[in-house]
Amino acid sequence: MKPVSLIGAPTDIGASVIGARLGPGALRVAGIQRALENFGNNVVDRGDLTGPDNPMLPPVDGYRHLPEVIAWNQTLHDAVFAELEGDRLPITLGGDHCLAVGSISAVRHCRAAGKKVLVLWFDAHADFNTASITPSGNLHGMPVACLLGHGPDGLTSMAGATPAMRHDEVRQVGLRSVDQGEKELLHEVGVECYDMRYIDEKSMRKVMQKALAGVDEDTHVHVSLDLDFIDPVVAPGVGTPVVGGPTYREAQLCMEMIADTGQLGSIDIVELNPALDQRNATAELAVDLLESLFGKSTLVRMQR
Ligand code: 5AB
Ligand code: MN
Ligand code: MN
Ligand code: MN
Repeated sequence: MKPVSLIGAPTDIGASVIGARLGPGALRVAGIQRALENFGNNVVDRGDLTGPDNPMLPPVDGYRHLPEVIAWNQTLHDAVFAELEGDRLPITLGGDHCLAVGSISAVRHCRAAGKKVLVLWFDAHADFNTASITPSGNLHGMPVACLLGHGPDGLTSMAGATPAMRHDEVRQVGLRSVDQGEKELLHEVGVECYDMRYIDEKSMRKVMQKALAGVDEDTHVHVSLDLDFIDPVVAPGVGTPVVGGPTYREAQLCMEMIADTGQLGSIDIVELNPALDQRNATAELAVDLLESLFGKSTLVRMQR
């Protein structure tokens, strides 16, 4: 396993419910570094990035805080890029989900080795809004659209090449709250989505087999984990909870199946809102999920 770098990005610049700025601290309190070190990983905590404060302003031309969101993402992009170039595995400790523009643009940008990229987007939401269809103007509801080239220049061009990702390089798991405009755009662009109904009908195992299809030794897997992916009964500490999400075990299974590929390259842990959490349970859940992502299993591996 590559050496790991933790990068704190304490901001809620892309959200309207504030509190995600406290996420990195809560993940550290939950023991994120020690948990990963217990697997024999070399883990370095790079501390927190800095960026503009949240001015809590209304949208301008369909976006809230666009200049500030660009600033945070450029800083994060540069930090993640440096870790990847150093052959390390960066984990972004968010922060809200707008940050995925910076981290995933860095994955594309550093693809000097010419690797294939697969982004696994775990979320209750599709994050596929644009300025013209957003109901809120919040940029944490737009990162997937931005990465696929639908968004403002400052966010679509961060990887050098535009768009940063092709539609078939992203798979979304856990959707259950998709705005009308997003539904149409997702369909038009052709993003592969496994919504809750699909998960119910086919099982999480089937979904993950499909989502991971084609991953080989030449693939960089990026996990973007919005903690509102998990059912809010288990993960209450998020700003935009949606009922009817995956159970603790279903979420663990996703992570375990990704670990089995051996191709994990980078991670975002986002949308944790400690101000809304219950005794840091959601942060502790995030650490449990990371352990599975790094290969923790109950038994010695058996033939499946
Ligand atoms: B999250 C909503 N679609 O655009 C919007 O938590 C919610 O990163 C976005 O998935 C939720 O405002 C963003 C209504
Ligand atoms: Mn999200
Ligand atoms: Mn979400
Ligand atoms: Mn949210």
